[in-house]
Amino acid sequence: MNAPLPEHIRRALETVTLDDKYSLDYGRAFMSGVQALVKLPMLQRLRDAQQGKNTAGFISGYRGSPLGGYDQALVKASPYLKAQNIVFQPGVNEELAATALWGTQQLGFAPAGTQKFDGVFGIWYGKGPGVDRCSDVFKHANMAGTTPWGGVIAVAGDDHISKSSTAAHQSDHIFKACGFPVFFPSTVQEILDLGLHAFALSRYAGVWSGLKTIQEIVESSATAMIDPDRVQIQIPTDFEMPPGGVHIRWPDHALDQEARLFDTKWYAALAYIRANRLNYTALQGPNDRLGIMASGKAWNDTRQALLDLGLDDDACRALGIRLHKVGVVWPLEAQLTREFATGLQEILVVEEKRQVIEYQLKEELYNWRPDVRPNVVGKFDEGEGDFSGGEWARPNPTANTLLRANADLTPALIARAIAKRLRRLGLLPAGADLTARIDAQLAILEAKQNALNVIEVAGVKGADRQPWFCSGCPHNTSTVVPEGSRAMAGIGCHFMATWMDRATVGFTQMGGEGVPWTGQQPFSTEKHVFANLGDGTYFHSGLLAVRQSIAAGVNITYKILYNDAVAMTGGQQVGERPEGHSVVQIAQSMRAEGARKITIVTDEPEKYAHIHGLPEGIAIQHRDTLDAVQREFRELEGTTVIIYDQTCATEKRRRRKRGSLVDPAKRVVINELVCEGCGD
Ligand SMILES: Cc1ncc(C[n+]2csc(CCOP(=O)(O)OP(=O)(O)O)c2C)c(N)n1
Ligand code: SF4
Repeated sequence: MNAPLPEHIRRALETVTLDDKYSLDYGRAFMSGVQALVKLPMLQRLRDAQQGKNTAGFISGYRGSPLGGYDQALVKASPYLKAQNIVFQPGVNEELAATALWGTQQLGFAPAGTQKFDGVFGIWYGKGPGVDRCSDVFKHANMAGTTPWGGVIAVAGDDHISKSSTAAHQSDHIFKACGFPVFFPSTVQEILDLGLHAFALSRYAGVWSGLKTIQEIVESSATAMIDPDRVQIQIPTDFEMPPGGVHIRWPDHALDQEARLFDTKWYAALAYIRANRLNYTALQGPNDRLGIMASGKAWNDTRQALLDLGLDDDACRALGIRLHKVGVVWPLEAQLTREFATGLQEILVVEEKRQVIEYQLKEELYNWRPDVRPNVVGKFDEGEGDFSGGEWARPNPTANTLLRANADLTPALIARAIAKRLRRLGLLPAGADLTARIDAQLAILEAKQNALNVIEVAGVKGADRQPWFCSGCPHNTSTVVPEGSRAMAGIGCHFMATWMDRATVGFTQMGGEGVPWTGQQPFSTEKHVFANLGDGTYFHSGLLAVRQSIAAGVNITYKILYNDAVAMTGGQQVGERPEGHSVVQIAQSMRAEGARKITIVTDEPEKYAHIHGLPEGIAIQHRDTLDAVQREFRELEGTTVIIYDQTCATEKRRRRKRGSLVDPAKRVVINELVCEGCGD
């Protein structure tokens, strides 16, 4: 029998709802990191109202893991957002979304008296590749600046291990190149807390704030404290603003903007970071020798690594380990860093991917007196012998890797690096109890790692299953090419064709589909290729790829895979507008662009009897004829288009559950003993 709940918990549970995270202004609520990003603008608006300001919010961006579900979460929360004057308008792509956010800071350019609010604060969101494609608008918008009651945060979803991406990415470097201070929260609570600081910094210093998220943080869930007063913002008292201030204005010459950014805004941002101690020393003792700096996920992993070594806070203090948590990884604030570094013999920087903190730390410490300057290690260990210079001075420092830049870091890797440095500093003398305990812990970690390796190496059944199309997936038929032809892959679920036996070779970034052929055909005897292009990607940017091929006059057939969903990111509707984007609209655009021939291939040709508006001369074919259609198209000169129209099977299942699609009367039963798992 279950024991009865304590009275206070029972009473608290009676009033708990799943909507608490959005409906509560004060209190504790359970939420995911993505939901915290939905709550953040509501808290900002509440804080502004408490200060007597009537502000509004604007959110735009483009989906992609680990922020694949942010748009859907925003739609679900729309009543709460609307009540707080927060508008969510998905972008056609990341770049145009960022441009719209730039617009929110330009409301003051409009005729006097037309502004409905004291300011509009904004959130841009996108996956790492979306950050990459935005650098032009990011630079312009950041140079131009923000407004005192507006401010913009750009939220990046990074995939350090290429788990769901065609290239691993780390947005810190792009944000830095665009001049955005980069926040890196470690927890769901910090998404709220540092998020509010990111808005405040953006308003104060006239810059956009970057906020980096990765799957382990933004897709985790936790109870978080909702309280608009929780973050007590300190406006710097040690920084003098120039007479004209730092905010957006018109007219504004490019070099004036640059001077404002380089000479003032970054220093204002640093003053903000300093005043609010966004980087802080979390643990220190009387005789510290080894300092460890980390941020975001690496901070959590470092804490875990120390525990795995048997080093709790007291043990760290006794041993001489000092810990510094970095909330803003760029620009690295110097005074807080100096306070942390003073008295240390060595600093170990723990950060995933390429160095951000480490290089800044080295630049900060370089001119310190040699007798007080700590040694710095991070990506690489000290080399053997006498090397004058940094890592580039060695022929190839990778043999000396301490904390790898490729893939991610684990607590075990970090534990090994910490132990190595402690030993090198003479803090783990041979024969000491502590040394024996740490060695024993390392042996346990090693054994665990070896056990995992055995699973990988032995290929234990099911451990390394290759992803495949869902049963009934349209891509299973549509991505097949006739014998003797090959296809180029595009971004989306159909990318999986690259590891199937269907002559699909090479791929591009989202929106470049088929364009490698423009650089190949003049140098090849191959006459023609097919290119796969998803409907979501077509709407995002792929239309321009087709335009490029038409402009270059190459022989290529685009297969526009109309599965009526942006399937890979959760089945969002194609086309960022209420009515979506139809096959007819695509056919009309392709005709207007100058595609030589267009044919629609579908599993339901009969439905076209009731569809109007198709341009003249476009044939509708049953999908059974796909091979013949492709054989005809590969002989044609110029750029041709096959629109393959069949709905995503998973989307169909969703629609049936919601009652918006009829359940088929006919069922297929799969005999598992004979099924070859072809997916169709
Ligand atoms: C610039 C950029 N933004 C976002 C993504 C994330 N992303 C990967 S696949 C995909 C959806 C592709 O949808 P669609 O073209 O319709 O193909 P489907 O998955 O439906 O087959 C998105 C948004 C990305 N890879 N690159
Ligand atoms: S989600 Fe849809 S498009 Fe993606 S593999 Fe499954 S059925 Fe195919």
